[in-house]
Amino acid sequence: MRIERIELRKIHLPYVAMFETSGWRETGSHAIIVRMEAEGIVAWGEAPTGESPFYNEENQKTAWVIMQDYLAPMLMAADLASPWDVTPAFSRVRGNRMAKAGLEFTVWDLFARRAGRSLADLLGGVRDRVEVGVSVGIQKDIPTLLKVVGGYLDEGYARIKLKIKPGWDVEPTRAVRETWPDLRLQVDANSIYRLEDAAHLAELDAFDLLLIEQPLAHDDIFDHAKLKPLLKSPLCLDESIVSPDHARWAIEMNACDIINIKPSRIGGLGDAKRIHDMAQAAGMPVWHGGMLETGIGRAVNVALASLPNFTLPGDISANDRYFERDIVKNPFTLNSDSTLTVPTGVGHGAVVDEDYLDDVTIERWEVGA
Ligand code: NPG
Repeated sequence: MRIERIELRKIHLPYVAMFETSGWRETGSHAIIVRMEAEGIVAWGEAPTGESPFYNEENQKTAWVIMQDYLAPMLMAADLASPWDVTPAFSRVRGNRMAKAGLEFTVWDLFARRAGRSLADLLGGVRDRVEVGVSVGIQKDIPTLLKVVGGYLDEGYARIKLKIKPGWDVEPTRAVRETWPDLRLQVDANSIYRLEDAAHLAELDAFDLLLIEQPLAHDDIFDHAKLKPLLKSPLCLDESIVSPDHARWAIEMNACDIINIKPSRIGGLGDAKRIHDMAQAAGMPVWHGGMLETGIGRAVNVALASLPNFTLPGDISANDRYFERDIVKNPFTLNSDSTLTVPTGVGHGAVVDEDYLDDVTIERWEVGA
């Protein structure tokens, strides 16, 4: 397959509520939306970049430049036998994985549409519904947190993740656990602690957590391997696992019990599936993270989360948890069993609302016929 046309759009789409982590705040999506044409087929993808490079090294501006100057020309020059050819075609560009992923997802959508298959089916998905939860940002105080969590539980979400940081960790987690003794609960530190904080982190062991996510540095595996025997709670890596090699190192070093897979962090669906398969062979569960995607990236995530080793609920909430109005015409709604239904139509299944996408587009660029 030869890609005939690539169009990129920078968007700004406000979130229903500000989202705060240990290191930054997100007030709206600053994603890059990708549209591609080949052989009369139109496909869509998303690089869920943020405004600032505070989660990883990329943001909307860096991805915009790298996609235009390097990745789009490489893709236009490639003759693709399958979507698996995209990652090797980009291999000379180091890092910049969100930028790569936005384009790679779109090529998977193109191939799925050409084959008349759903993306989930093309990836090897085995579920028609995926279990999901909500990631709850840092709140101003504990009463507000309990109100916010209670609201999501009333909506039907059966798993809650709390963002934590020094000064907002043991007490909020205790308050949520005491209020809902049976809740499936986990916490995420986004790389804010040091190995010296091990004894403090071990206080979280009292709360029967599904997992503690990424306590130490974003680029660390070594210290996580030292931390793991000091905790009873399962230890999960997110930021540290950016490639299949990083996953292999973490598994071989016994640095985690669980891996959070976000295909955008990893550079695409191909390498995300490789990590899924490697973890499965090692007997290690994975779950699907989220990067506050629009409905386009969300549909890609749901398809990937239908693979067999995604055995814990994902950070893939229904669209209305993020946006009053999304850029898709068919938002996901939450099923009564805290799941989202995996689309069965062709491609990832998101139907783009092109009028509203025009409204939220702040810059456009295109290459090709
Ligand atoms: O529901 O998409 C969601 C948010 C899940 O907490 C979540 N994402 O660190 O995992 C994270 C965090 C994140 C948000 C990461 C934005 C990167 C960007």
